[in-house]
Amino acid sequence: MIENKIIFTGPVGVGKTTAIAALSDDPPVQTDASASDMTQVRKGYTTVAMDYGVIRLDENHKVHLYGTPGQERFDFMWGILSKGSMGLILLLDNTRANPFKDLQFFLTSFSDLIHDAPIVIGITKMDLSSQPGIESYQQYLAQHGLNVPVFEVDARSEDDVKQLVTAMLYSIDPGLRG
Ligand SMILES: Nc1nc2c(ncn2[C@@H]2O[C@H](COP(=O)(O)OP(=O)(O)OP(=O)(O)O)[C@@H](O)[C@H]2O)c(=O)[nH]1
Ligand SMILES: [Mg+2]
Repeated sequence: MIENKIIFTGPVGVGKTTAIAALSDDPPVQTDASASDMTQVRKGYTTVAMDYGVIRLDENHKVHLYGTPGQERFDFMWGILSKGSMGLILLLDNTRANPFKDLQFFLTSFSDLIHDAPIVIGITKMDLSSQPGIESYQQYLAQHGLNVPVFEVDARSEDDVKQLVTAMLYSIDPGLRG
């Protein structure tokens, strides 16, 4: 049995929980709590520990998907979830004030993992805010010496999220079936 572990990270509300739910073959495990006391969270619920889902590509190939909490107050989970991870999917929310700042922040926070494992980036909510465009992200990454695939995704779309995971599996092992 080939088992891959991939983690999803990114800022609050970017769509980590939504993406894993859209993709998982089994009902996802979620640890969302009411966010009514958390002023920075503009939606009802926020992840406090992790998300978990699984996809079976074929009889002997499973991909385990873990989502981090977005809020920095739960960042102690980030290192725990990174352990043994074979790749990082970073989601960025195009409606946030400064997505490039978010990008820099997550590249720094996960620098140990990125040092050893591939990263794929998905930009969400481009239907709500079309700027910055994909090429701006690619330019920014190239300027920082990073050759990373960047996709426009809607976290609610199984196909969009699958595209990210497929790109990730190819980065991990070009011989793997997506
Ligand atoms: N319009 C639009 N909405 C989106 C898109 N992607 C995700 N969403 C919505 O954005 C919200 C994302 O919420 P979550 O999935 O809880 O976000 P999260 O990243 O898990 O947030 P935390 O756990 O708080 O860090 C949901 O309401 C989604 O329906 C998109 O591309 N366009
Ligand atoms: Mg969440």
